[in-house]
Amino acid sequence: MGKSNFDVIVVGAGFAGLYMLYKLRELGLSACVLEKADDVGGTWYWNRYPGARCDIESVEYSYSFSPELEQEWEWSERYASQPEILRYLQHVANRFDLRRDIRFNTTVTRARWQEKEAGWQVDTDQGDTLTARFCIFGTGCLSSPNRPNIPGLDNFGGDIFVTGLWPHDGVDFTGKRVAVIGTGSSGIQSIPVIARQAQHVAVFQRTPNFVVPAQNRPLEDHEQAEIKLTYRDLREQARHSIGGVARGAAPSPRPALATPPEDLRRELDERWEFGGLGGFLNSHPDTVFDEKAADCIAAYLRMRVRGIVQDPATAELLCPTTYPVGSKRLCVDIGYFETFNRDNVTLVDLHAYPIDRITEKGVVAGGDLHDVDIIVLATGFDAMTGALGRIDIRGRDDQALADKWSAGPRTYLGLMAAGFPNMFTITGPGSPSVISNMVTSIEQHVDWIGGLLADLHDAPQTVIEAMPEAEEVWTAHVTAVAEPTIFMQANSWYLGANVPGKPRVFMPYIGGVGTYRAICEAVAAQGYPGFARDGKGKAALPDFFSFLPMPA
Ligand code: N01
Repeated sequence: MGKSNFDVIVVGAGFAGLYMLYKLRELGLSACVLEKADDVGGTWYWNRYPGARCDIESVEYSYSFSPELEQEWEWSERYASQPEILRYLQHVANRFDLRRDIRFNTTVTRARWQEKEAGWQVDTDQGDTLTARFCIFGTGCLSSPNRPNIPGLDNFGGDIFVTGLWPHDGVDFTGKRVAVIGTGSSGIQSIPVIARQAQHVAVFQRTPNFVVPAQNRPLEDHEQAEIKLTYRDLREQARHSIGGVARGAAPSPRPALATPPEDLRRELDERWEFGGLGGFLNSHPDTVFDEKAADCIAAYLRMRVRGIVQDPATAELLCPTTYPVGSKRLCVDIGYFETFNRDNVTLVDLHAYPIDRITEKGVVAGGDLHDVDIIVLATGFDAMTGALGRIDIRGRDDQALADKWSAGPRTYLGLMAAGFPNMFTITGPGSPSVISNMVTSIEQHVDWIGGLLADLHDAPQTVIEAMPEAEEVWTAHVTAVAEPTIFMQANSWYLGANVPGKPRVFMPYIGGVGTYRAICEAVAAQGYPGFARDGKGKAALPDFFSFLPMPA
């Protein structure tokens, strides 16, 4: 057992935890990172399913804090695969000598605020008890897999694999009959790869998703060299953008509904050929607010599905019709729809044929048994609050965070929760997080937290805490910004709708990465209104709506 008292305990060694540790060292603070896995990587450690890769271009889905790192690292593809991203994070951990402050194979079970000591006590499954003045959670937004409550799941006689907890030595699908349940990003990425190996794949689809092509390709040397020449500008643009990215198709200045159909078709064709999320999210100023405008994009994407999938009945089943495009996370594919033209792939429509149960032999849907050797659960995550909910986090007066958030998460700026002093959440609910390039948002949070900790440097006993009034105003603001948008219309994981019993609350902040950054910077520049120091703080908050580029 090593040292047990630190200035800061960080939970999680993914993109967030690694950069947080780097920042804390820069500030001269002692820190310990606790990580459940046996290595760094977070999401990219666990999600090793076939076909896993990022859907933001890697030159942007990467750290910007070190220009040297940026110049040294070479990405091999436009969208790096999971093994490459994991190698990158391992390289970062080694290059900055981060591992010596990380305890692996250590799951945090409890974190308790100690009033008298004005710090946190953190217990782990290894029997350790650590203490620190600050506790920072970098536990990820999509890190707590959602295991569906399907009757008989535990009776299945074959193997069950969960995309978010994939075995390290891979899975050999050769000659196997496979059921994949779930057609979100994880299913859409893995199904084409599994189908190339397996004897047969039955895809169980509850809701079809809107899917755009990645148009992935190797990254040419000259292209990478050009990016490296302009990296500083690129990163700066990303920081002030809507989604935390600078490259990709720019939003059209003209509303979709005001664009003549032939112009819109040409524009969307170009976006399709270019590939990626950016071309179809916020593609026009009206698509996020007006369902009819979103319908124009949806009609185009459905037309593409019908053009690829040869069997018309299957094509129709793969066309989403029940929610506006973009209101569920758009998926990016490599050959997903083409996979349904294979002889060894069938689509099971769970609306017509709901899953009755799982037996020893396979999946029974609509009364028919689909006899399989392997079930792949691509059923998503308890997003944004799930990983925190697994830890018994107790604030002032022994209040459990889970109880405080029982009607939905409440935070100030997605960074702190009232009643939980000296505790921060990196990309917590109420911040752009999952609605943005996660790495841009992680860096912004870490820098902001670092700025605040530097500010407290000369007052080592100070306790900092979100004021309840500020939390209330911010939580209402997050909802108010989401309410007029199409995001409220789908049963998405943004709203917690994928987890039975979870309150329906829009969790990320949708005002845009640049807007959110400006708000956080204004709060810091004004002396942190809404954050109390030793119980005293300025309650007069900035007018958050005034930062938004659109009318509130
Ligand atoms: O999870 P999902 P995911 N019976 O929740 C279905 C990120 N990500 O892991 O839509 C039958 O999107 C569920 O059906 P429905 C990305 O942000 C990124 O795929 O709820 N089906 C849905 O089809 C993404 O959005 C990448 O009706 C059930 C699927 O399972 C997020 O992670 C790659 C069911 C779950 O889809 C989550 O994606 C992968 C049940 N009981 C993930 N329960 C990148 O490319 C659930 N489903 C970076």
